[in-house]
Amino acid sequence: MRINVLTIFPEMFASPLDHSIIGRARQRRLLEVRISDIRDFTTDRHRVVDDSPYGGGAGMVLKPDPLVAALEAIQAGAAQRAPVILMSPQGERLEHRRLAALAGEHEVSILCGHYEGIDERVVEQWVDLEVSIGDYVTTGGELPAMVLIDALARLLPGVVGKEESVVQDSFFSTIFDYPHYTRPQCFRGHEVPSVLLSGNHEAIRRWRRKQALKKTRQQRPELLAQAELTEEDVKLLAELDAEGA
Ligand code: 4FV
Repeated sequence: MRINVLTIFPEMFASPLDHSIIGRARQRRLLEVRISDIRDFTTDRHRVVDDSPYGGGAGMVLKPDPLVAALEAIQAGAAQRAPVILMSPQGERLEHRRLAALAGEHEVSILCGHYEGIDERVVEQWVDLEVSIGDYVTTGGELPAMVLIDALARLLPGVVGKEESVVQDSFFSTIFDYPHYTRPQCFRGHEVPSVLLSGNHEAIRRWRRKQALKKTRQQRPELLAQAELTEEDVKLLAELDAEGA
């Protein structure tokens, strides 16, 4: 997959996408990330990318010209136009479902806003999808873009070693992942749950599902309401009720 990133701070992407799973995916050509500096598409000698807002008000707005010139440069010669994603608090909340859909794309372009945002004509004419990573405001679209790239890359075939660990992920099935433990068996007086030391794989599977349901219900009951629960899940939830959990 190819991901084009348009930003006025290309240096911010220097390191975060060079390590661990994402770094390896890029080395193995499972993922290509191309960073474009929007400033390279300005035509004035001061390489100006922003201007004051029409109608007055605080802050600056990213100008349409260099943004569109950068987008057109990326799309020039491309067989088909790659969907353009704008990272913005006004976008749809980023969820697993959308990431899974994007993982099926051959190429996407991500536009990183900054300051008060970008000229709305670019949003209307050139943006296919606005995405928000959450109901708060960041200083720029760069970190949100990295979050999207990281979470998306994990869903690309071959990027995460054991497919299993993607499938059992939280949100893959709208139920949270189960709690994880590793050595030492006793840490500062806190023991690992004995079932995990039992070697009884059926009991372990069942305990993990029960814990996943318990935490999902505690933290995000709306997710449980959306989930396709098995008969066993219903039994486990009843047990949790009986245990007052
Ligand atoms: C954001 C978000 C976000 C808004 C003004 C950048 C900032 C500045 N992007 N999810 N939440 N963007 O706050 O994606 O341009």
